[in-house]
Amino acid sequence: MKTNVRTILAFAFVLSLLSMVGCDNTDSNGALSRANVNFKAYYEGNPLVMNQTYDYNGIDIQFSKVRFFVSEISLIQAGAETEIEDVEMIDITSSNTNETAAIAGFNMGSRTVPAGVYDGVKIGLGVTSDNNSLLPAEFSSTHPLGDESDYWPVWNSYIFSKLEGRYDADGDGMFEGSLVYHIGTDGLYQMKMFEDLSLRMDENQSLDFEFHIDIKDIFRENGSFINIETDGFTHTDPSNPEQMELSTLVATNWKSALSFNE
Ligand SMILES: [Ca+2]
Repeated sequence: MKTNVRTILAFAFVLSLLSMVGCDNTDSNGALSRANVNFKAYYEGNPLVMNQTYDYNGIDIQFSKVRFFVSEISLIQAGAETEIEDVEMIDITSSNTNETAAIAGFNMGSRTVPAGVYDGVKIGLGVTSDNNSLLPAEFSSTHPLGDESDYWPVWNSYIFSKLEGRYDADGDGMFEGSLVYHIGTDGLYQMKMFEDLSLRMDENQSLDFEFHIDIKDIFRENGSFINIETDGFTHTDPSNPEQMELSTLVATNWKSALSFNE
């Protein structure tokens, strides 16, 4: 019975979002445009290919998993927000399997928006507290929030981002080191604003919305980079202050690493 109530609440929430989209303050007079949303991942400016070897400050490193939730993607016009997506999973692991695919990036798909000129874009990294209070079982298996492996029952939170890889610290060609950054819990949700843009969304046209993230920037620490040999693991364990400190750094770096390519 509880599940049913939650489902109804989730449905009402979606309806309220749809109604918000319906009463935006744009002057489109019903004219519609489309945003093609794409995410491109890089490592030091080069397209990030999964399981390919990169240099991490003298250490060979490979990334085996890069995936993260984005939420509340909105267009802004003179302070008024039009939400175009509630939540999506950006699975770079699945998209960036080779050089060509990495250059193409992860296509989130196309979203309909009222035509107009927008001056900003807002995007959340992680899952909003409203959605984070729900469980994968309350969504269909094809919904972004329906995957049990992206949920962390112990902490009642979705795993906002997963960054996994391996490294060869001693340079013998064997990747003995393990890198695991799993970030979650409400307090680490990040909201990013891109302002002073001029996004002209013409009727019956589409505009490419390209977000870039450079994975190397996720490792920044005090003008240098994280020592992955000592700080290569966090599961955002709230009872572990060192993990929380590292997770907070990774979460805020993730926000800094994200850019919008107008
Ligand atoms: Ca080695």
